[in-house]
Amino acid sequence: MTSSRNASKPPSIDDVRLRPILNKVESGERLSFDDTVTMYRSSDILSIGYMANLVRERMHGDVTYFNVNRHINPTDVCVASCRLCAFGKRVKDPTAYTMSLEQVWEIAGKGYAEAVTEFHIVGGLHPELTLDWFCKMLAGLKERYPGVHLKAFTMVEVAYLAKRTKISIRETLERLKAAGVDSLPGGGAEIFSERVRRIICDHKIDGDEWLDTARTAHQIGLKSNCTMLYGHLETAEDRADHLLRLRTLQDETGGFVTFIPLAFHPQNTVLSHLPKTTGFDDLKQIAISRLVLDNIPHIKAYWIMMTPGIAQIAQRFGANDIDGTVVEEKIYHDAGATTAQHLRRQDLLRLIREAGREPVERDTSYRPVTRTESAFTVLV
Ligand code: V47
Repeated sequence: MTSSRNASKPPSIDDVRLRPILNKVESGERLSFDDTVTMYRSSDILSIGYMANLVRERMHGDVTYFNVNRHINPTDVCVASCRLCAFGKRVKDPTAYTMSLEQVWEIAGKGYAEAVTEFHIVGGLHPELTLDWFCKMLAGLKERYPGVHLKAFTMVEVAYLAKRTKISIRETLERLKAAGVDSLPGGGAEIFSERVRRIICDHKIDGDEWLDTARTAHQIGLKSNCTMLYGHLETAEDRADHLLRLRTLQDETGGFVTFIPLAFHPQNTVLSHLPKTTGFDDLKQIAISRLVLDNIPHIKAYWIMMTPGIAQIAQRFGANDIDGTVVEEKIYHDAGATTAQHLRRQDLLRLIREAGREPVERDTSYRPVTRTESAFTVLV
């Protein structure tokens, strides 16, 4: 299917408050905090989606990126008992797990060793696993799978390892980089609002520390992603503040590659009384992210979190990435996600093509990956 560019133009902007924002978007002017809050308060989702699609096609044309990756969570033991999380377990919990180094290296290769271009490695804050242990894990992965990009450790894990090792964040990052880390994932940012952070993740580093750790990573040449957890106790102003603080750091470092809005999944968390986000909110959040984060190249609709169906529609609401094949996602599934834990390459291609977009397999640095279909027939 081919796309007709800008065919989604609505006949009119129903919400008059969006008209000045459309003028800014058309002329490439940066949106303000107030513009952002105005969009959150509007239910004219087609107009917001139209504006986001305009920017998305300006930046990426019809391309939607995906990758072939594997998630590895070496441990679910975590000293922080965040109310938002259904994944972390106390060290004494009999159901908790911690992989041995050999198990990490073995699981990394299962089924996908020759097709995968990225290992996405995150885990709990384990009170006994040392920086040396993680460096050994990384070096072992590089030795066994030299072509695979290691996107590993959230800013929260980095800060915890630095504290436990009694060295600076910079030195911790330098040691992880030397051992094999190629870039950092975007997790742990949650929402920067101190009021909300105190309730949903009071044991974690605060927003400024998250941003400082990201700044240091970027300064030593490590790119990273960034995220925002939404759909819990935050206000429209909190979301706008979070996006603008990411944009300000990006102006300074240019180190963020992709932004991933993460919808809160309440099941099995202390906040299980909260309702799940709606498709309406998820699509609006994707669109507003594209419009506000004018300096972050990519917006990812993470299909695991939003369902493949919404992630597909998101490709017309500002997103230009759908994440990857994933394999064995735990964090969202422990919190009640009912999506699959793995999509085949051909499933992703279908979702993207059906949305009128051109699928491009990428590596973590967004370089196109070329393969023969027959190679995948064998491997997937
Ligand atoms: O940091 C934890 C969030 C994140 C829940 O960088 C929850 O490419 C919803 O960061 N409901 C981990 N969210 C996932 C993540 C990620 C995912 C995909 C790609 C990338 C990337 C990063 O998930 C955590 C936290 O913010 N989280 N618990 C929950 N109950």
